[in-house]
Amino acid sequence: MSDLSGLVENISFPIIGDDRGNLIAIEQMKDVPFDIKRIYYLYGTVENMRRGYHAHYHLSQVLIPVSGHCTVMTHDESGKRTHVLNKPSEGLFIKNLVWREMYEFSDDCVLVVLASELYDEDDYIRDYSEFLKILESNNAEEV
Ligand code: T46
Repeated sequence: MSDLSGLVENISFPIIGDDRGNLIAIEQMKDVPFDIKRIYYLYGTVENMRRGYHAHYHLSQVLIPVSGHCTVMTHDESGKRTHVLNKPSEGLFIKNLVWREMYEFSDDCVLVVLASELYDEDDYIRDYSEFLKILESNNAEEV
């Protein structure tokens, strides 16, 4: 696993390929930096739909476009970034306290998400102004 010291990082998974095609295996604490407690996936996303609009207090995740492509905007202490997810062998690691919005889903997009925690609505920060306050107070503590 590459050094995942940042809040948002690309992860490349080794492709086990042979003359039959490809296979990717993902193991917790080896290919992703946490124990995988939950898996969910987004598919059939309606055209021009934008999802997300939240951050998490504790949850870390890896997003993998196992089919098709989508775009993810992240906002963390280093600012806003755009990530195009279009390879089943590459995931996007998103740590806690990172705002995310997902959009430009292709019709065939299946976005698999590996999560470090079980579902807990109380872990969501869905108010952007609240998220910005937390970000500012974190930045102030680091100075
Ligand atoms: C994230 C992005 C990438 C559950 O009941 N269990 C679950 O495990 C999840 C993920 C969702 N839900 C319910 C909660 C809502 O009533 O499913 C509904 C849709 O969830 P949400 O509006 O949060 O979906 P997205 O696509 O905006 O966000 C999801 C994840 O919730 C989030 O953690 O990072 O995908």
